Amino acid sequence: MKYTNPIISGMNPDPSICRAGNDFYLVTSSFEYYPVIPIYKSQNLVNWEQIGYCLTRDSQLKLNGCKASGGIYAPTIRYEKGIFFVTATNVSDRGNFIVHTENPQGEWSDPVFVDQEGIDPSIFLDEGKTYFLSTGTENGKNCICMCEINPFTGEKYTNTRVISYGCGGRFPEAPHIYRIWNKYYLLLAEGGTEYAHSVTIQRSEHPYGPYEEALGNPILTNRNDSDNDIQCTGHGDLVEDVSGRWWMVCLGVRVPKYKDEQIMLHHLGRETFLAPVCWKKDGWPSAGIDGRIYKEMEGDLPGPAPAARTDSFYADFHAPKLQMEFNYLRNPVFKNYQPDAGRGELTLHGTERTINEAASPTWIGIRQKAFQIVLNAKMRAETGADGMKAGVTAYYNHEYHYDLFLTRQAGQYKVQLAKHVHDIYMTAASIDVEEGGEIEFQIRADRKKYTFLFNTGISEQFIELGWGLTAGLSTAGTHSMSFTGVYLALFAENCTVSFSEFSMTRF
Ligand code: 6LW
Repeated sequence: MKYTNPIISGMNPDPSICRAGNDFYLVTSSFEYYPVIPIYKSQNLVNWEQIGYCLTRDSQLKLNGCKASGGIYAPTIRYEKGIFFVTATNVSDRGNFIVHTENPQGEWSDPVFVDQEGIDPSIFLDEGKTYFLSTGTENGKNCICMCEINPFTGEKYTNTRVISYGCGGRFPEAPHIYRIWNKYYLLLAEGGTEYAHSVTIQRSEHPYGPYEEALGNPILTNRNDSDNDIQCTGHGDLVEDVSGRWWMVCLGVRVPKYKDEQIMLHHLGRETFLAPVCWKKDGWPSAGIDGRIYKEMEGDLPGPAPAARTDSFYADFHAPKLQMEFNYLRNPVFKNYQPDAGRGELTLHGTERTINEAASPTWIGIRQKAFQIVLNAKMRAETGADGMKAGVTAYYNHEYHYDLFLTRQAGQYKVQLAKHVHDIYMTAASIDVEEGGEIEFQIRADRKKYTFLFNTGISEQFIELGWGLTAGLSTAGTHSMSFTGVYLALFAENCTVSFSEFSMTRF
C-alpha cells in the first residue's frame, strides 16, 4: 500500500508511538504552546486523528516565563496493562515528569517528577520493572542514563547509571529500549536534530548493557541525500502492529525548495514521518528505503486503507467549544477568549501583552500544515483606542512573525503589515481606513513567501499590502536555538474584537 509522508503535518516533532490492541497512539513535543503534548490516534499508522492533549490544566504545569522553544520537549508514550504513561521534560520548570491515564482521550494524572537530569526521557517496562532513560553527561561527555523507578510516584529505586555513549555521532539522544526476541535493543538519535540527524541501534543481553553497535548504523538518515525534499530525519520510535510488522515513526523536515534552488531553511517545523522496518537474518533492523525516508512510500499497512490528508482547517465558531487544533501561548488567560456559539463568533480581549513578548498575549492559532495555503479571517472591532492592534499573524515565535492587523494611531484607523525578524520590528506597509465595520484578512502562502491582503468591504477585491519571505520565519534563521514551526494565528492587543471566520485552505 502506498502512503504519503509526513503522516502528521505542521510542527509535530519528536514523535513517540505505542499500540493498544488495534489502535496506535502517538505524542509529539509542544514547547511553549498550550494545551500541552498533543495525542493522536490511528488504526493504519497514516491517518491520525487528534484525540486530546496530555496536560490541559494549569495545575499540571507552568509555562509562564518559558522562553521561545522552551517548555515541553520530546515525550515518550507507553502502554502497559490498561494504563498509558507519558514522560516528557519541561525544560523551563522542574524537568522530567510522568503522567498516566486509563483513558488517553480524557484527563491525565497530575505529573510526578523524576530526579534525573537530561532530556528525552523514556520508559521501558519489563518484567514488572520500570526503567527510566534520558540523556545525560558524564565527565563532559554526552551519554544515555538509566535508573529504575515507580512510574506512579516518580520515586527512584536505583541510582542513575550510564548505559551508552552512542555510536560515535554527536548528541546521542531520544533513547528507547525494546525487548525483542529476548534481547534488549537501544534506539538512539545521533547527529543533532539538524541536517546530520540519524537513528542508530545497539543491542545487549541486559537492559543496562554492555551494548553492541549494529554494523549498518545509522539505520535511518537522509543526510547524504541532498536531492531529497525531506531532511533531518531522526528521533525515531518503533512499534509492532498486530500482524507482527514493524514500523518507525520519526521526525523530519520538508525543505521548501523553490524551482531548483537548494535551500537549507525550513519554516513549517519538524513533522512526523513513517518508515517500514524489516528485521534482517542477523537480528538487526533496516528502516525506510535503504535507511532513507521519502514523500511517497509503500508498506503493508495495518487497518483501513489510507486516505489523503487535507491539511485544511475551518474554525467552527458555532460549536459550543473551540476545536482541539487551537493552541495558545504558555498558560493562557482563558477569560480573554470568549466563543459565542449563538453568533458564531470568537471574541478576543486583547491586553497590554504584545505578541513581541515571551508572554501569554491574546493569541490563538493553528499549525501551518502545508506550504501552499490561503488563510482567511473576518474580524469586527468593538472597541479600539490609540495603540489597539488586532488581526492575523504568521508566527514562528515572538521574535519572528509577520502581522497583518487593524490599528489606530492619533485617532486614525489603519491596516498595517509589520515584520519582526531578529531584533528588527518594522511597519512594512500601512493604509488608512474608515473606522468600524468588518474587515477581512487574507494570507496567501507559497514555498517562498507570505502575501498579505485585506478587504474592508469598500472595494470588491482584496488589496495587497505586501509580502515577506518564508526564510524570515525559518528554524535555521533564528538567532538562538529554536525547535518549532510556523503557526497561523489571530491576535488582539489593547482592544476587543470578534472573529466570525478563520480558515486555512491548502491549494
Ligand atoms: C529534543 C531532541 C531533539 O529534545 O530536539 O530531535 C529536541 N531532537 O531530542 C527538542 O525537540
